[in-house]
Formats: sequence, structure tokens, C-alpha cells
Amino acid sequence: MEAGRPVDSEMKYRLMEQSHSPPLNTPDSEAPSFVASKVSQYSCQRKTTLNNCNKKFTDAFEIMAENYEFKENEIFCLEFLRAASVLKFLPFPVTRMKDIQGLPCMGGRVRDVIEEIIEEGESSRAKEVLNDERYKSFKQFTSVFGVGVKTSEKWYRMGLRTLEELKADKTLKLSKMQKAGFLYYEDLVSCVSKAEADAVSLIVKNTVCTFLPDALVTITGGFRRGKKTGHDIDFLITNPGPREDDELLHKDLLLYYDIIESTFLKEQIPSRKVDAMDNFQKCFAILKLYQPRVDNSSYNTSKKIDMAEVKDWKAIRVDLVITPFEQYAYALLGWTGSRVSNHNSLCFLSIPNLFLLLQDHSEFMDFKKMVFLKAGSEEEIFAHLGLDYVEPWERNA
Ligand code: DCT
Ligand code: MG
Repeated sequence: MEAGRPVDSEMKYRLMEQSHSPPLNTPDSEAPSFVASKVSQYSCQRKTTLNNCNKKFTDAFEIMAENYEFKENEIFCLEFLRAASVLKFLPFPVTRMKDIQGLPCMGGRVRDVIEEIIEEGESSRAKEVLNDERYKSFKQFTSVFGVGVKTSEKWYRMGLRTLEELKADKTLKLSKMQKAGFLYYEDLVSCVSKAEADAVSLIVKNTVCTFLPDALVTITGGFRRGKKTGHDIDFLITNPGPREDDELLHKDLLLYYDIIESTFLKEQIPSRKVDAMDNFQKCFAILKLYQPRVDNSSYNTSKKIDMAEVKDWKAIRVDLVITPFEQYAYALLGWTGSRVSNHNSLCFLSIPNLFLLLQDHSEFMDFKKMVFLKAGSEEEIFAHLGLDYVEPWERNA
């Protein structure tokens, strides 16, 4: 899915540069008692909370990974994402190269970046990326909802570099999604807070329950893993039923929506190319969330502000995923993420049972013999796979 995300990595990295702590030289005697070789190579078995002791490394890795993603170099991109995932799991900050000895996913490129950050406090490679013209353009372009790497590439080749240039170019043919992305850009690029997620959750639940009183509506994605902000709010709804979005549309709350029909329900053999989570029916939407007006008029008595013109709402990205009841637990696991947890491990861990979990990763499967194991909960899925259960807030790999 091509979707805009807030432009945050540069800001994060600049903040990190300003506040980077001096290189720590922990004496050997204080070295944490931690057995690196026991760290699972599978991210879904590394209980990873949001307490990241190695942010200065993982921020740099994520910038590197994003740059490789923009270059469509999946292998290098994954290399840095996996390394970030491993360092997020570590219960101590890395201060010496010795600390990463025996850890999985620490290849040469990754080690070089770690070494430089240990010695210099920052990564010159990550800084180079942040200053790279192509990266900067792609970062801006992909921050628009509906714009992904392919579209960015096309626009970059056309000589376009900034959002202003995109907006000024009237010859560009924008999709409906991209038009909405530009229209609500400022709102969408600002992160969604937990309070906003709760408010939207009430709206979605109330709306769904008015015509499907038994429906289960659950927040998934980052908010279910305990994140305090996100780029969108993800919901899973058990019952396909009638169209929830029509109801929202009626209430004038839906600023944009795009319904993608289920490919799974139509019993099409899932394609390897389609992403694992893309089989369920879903609705990518932008919802209008009314918020209290900020009244600054007392500071500005000379100028009369027409209150009708003050915007009292924020546009919020919402993904609704609809699944049949039997697959609810699988969908919940998949849509809770994180992406790295899903892609790096669950699909490779349990080859014989894999298709039960992520039906698309079909390399090893004979679909004619496909049997579905029933699972009523995420705990049951982990049990089917012979894995230790990992709570949602520990899935931040
Ligand atoms: N997911 C996935 N593969 C996809 C799409 C989604 O595995 N192609 C899963 C992983 C996370 C979850 O769905 C929701 O996706 P996002 O909203 O993109 O991720 P998030 O963790 O909720 O991130 P954010 O907090 O920025 O919304
Ligand atoms: Mg999300």
C-alpha cells in the first residue's frame, strides 16, 4: 500500500545528534550479564517492548533502511531493519563492539555504522543520507498519502524535487487517494495521538454497533502494541456485514475512503507478490475528527476572527480491516505487527504451519492440500506454531 507517513526520521536524527550522550565506557566489570548467542534470530520470539536503549543506533539504521527502500534495494533495507530490531531488544545500551558479539543480524555494513556511532557519537553515512537530494525528495513525496516509492521515482525522474513543485505542476495526474493526501496534508503528516485514537475508536465502535451489535472492533497496529503515537489508526472488524463506511459517510465524517475487496474470500490462490496482510477486505479512509477550537481571539482584539472559518477538526488516517470470524485471531496477530515481527519471523519459523498464519507466503505450500487450523485467540496461534506466547506490547521488534 502506498501511504504517506509523517516526515519524522530526519527530525529524530537531528534531535539525537544534539542530545547524543558522550561515548560511554562501561568497564568490563559492569558488563551486562547477557548471553548474546541466546538471542533468537526470529523477531517474533524476541520480546521487544518500546523501551529502546539503543535509539542512537536504531534511528541511524532506520534512515539507512529507508534510503535502501527508496532505492528498492530490499536486501540491504531488510539488513538494517533486522539489525534495528535486534538492538531494540537488547536490555542495555551498546557501548563497545564487544557488546554485539554473537548477536544475530550484525553484518559488515551494520557493524561499520555501529562502530562509527560508538567512536564519533553519530553516523556519517546516516547524515549523508539525510543530506542526499534524492532521499530528501523521496521523503517528502512519500509523506503524501497515496504516494509510494514507484510514484516518487517517476516524479523524481521528471525533475521534481519538492512538494511545492508537485503542487505547482498542474500537468501531474493524481489519483483520488493522492488528491486527498494533498488536501489533508498538514493534518495527516502530524502524528495521531493516543487520545485521538481513542476518540476515533469510539466513533468507529458506535457506528459499527448500531447495525452490527455483536461485531468485535479492535484497535490493532502500533496502538495495540502500546505506542503513544502513530501515522494512522488500524481497526479490525470481525464481521464483513453491510458497509460500515456508508454509515460514516452519511454522517459526513468520511473525508476519503477506498474499499479493497477481499481476495481471500473469493478463494483466489494468493499470489506471492501480494503482501500477506492484503487478503482481507479493507477500507483505507480519512476520517474527520472534531476537536475543541483553540480560541486565540483574546490575544488579537484588533482583528475579528470569523469563528465559522476556524477549523475545528483534524483529518485522521484510519484503516478498517474486515475479516470473517474464523480468521479473526490470525488477522489480529497480523495487523498488530510490527511489520518486522510479521515479515522477519512468523513466516519463516514454522514452515509446515506457516500457511495457517500468513496465507500468502506460499513458497512451501501445496494449496490443494491446505487445511486450516482453527484458532480462537492469538495464544492458540502461537501454540499451534509451537512458539512461546508474546504479548502485543512485546511485539515492537
Ligand atoms: N502490516 C503488515 N504488512 C503490511 C501492512 C500492515 O505486516 N503490508 C501489519 C503490521 C503493522 C500493522 O499491519 C499496521 O500497519 P501500519 O499502520 O503501517 O503500522 P503501525 O505499526 O501501526 O505503524 P504506525 O504506528 O506508524 O501506524
Ligand atoms: Mg498503524
